[in-house]
Amino acid sequence: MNVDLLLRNVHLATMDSAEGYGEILNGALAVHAGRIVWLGPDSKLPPDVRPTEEADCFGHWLTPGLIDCHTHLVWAGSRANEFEARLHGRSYHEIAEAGGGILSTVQATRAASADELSDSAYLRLRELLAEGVTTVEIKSGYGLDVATEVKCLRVAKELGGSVPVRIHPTFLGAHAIPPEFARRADAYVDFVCEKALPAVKSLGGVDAVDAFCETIAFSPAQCRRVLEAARKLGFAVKLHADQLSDSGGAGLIAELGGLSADHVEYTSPGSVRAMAKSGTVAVLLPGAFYSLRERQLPPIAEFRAQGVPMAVATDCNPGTSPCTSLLLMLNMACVLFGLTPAEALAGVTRNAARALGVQDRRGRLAIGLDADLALFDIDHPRDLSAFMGRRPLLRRWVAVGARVPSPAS
Ligand code: DI6
Ligand code: FE
Repeated sequence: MNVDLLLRNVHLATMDSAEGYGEILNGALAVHAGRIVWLGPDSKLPPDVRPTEEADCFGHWLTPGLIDCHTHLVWAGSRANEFEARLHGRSYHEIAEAGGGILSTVQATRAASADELSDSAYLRLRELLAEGVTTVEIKSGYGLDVATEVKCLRVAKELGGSVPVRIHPTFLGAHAIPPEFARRADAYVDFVCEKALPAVKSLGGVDAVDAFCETIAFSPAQCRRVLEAARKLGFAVKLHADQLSDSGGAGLIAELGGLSADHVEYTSPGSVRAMAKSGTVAVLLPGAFYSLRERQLPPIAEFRAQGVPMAVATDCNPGTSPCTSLLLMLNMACVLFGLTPAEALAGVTRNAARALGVQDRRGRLAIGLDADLALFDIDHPRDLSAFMGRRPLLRRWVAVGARVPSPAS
């Protein structure tokens, strides 16, 4: 068997089992044409494997390339002033209602050129990649008009052209009510459904639609309209749900067969059951929980009991989670939410792939899956969650031996 790359003398955290890390000690892994074609104990390596390139991994640990399944990576401006204001006692709500918050980023993002947006997003992306990330979801939602949303989605798609990474752009038109629709939320929802969604559809390469279901944003009825219109156009759907209050958002997205309900701190037991039934992933965002000094913990025990897959992501955004470290999120998911280190790692591999609908292609080390890999200088995969601020990545590969596909493929 001819293969492009053979990794030997490597411990594998395959993440290909319902629990734990799926460890294979003293393993080997072979890759051809962008896919994993063999893996197992090195002692069982078939004698006919003939690699173009062979690498000794010196007993380091290989994991699936990490997946950040929830980011808002493309924006302009800074909200550090709001960070400071919150520490002087102002709340996220108050700041948002006074025209700060998401809308201040919208103003800066509308004014920025595509090149400026691309340059700043690239710097953030590079930080993620330096930790072993190989797939990144990127939401729009700081434009809120057709031209700026399309500009941001284009920037997101094209980020994947400059560096080996897979990008999944998501349209988040229903993120906030822009100033030109102030106090006319329903009219803005009409605009999103009738004008913005078709424009995003014809742009192409955008695979999902998201909305912000919250008292300070859109009601469940308004989100339902956006998501149903999106589904009619063939988009997958997901939802920012139950972050600051229980609006029934997670139940709504489960009912619509959505990929994921994200945040989910206030999600009720009934909504958890609905998520279990529909296979909707709970995307945990401990960076936002931490930054807003929230108290309400997501219902982790119920997710476990009902078998709802849990993913973990950065939510990288300028307001509530200014963070480009997915590894720090592993630590926070453990310390703040009580995930085990194995659950946290599954949250950025196997379950993050599921949250993007690519569980058959990525998120595990298994024969036939994409050869997106990360090699770490660690003693054990639990180290990835236990440490803060360390960067143990030695090397990452995206689709070895194949051209990296264009966004959303
Ligand atoms: N939830 C979030 O965590 C971000 N958006 C959202 O819907 C916050 C975005 C921001 O404050 O800029
Ligand atoms: Fe978010």
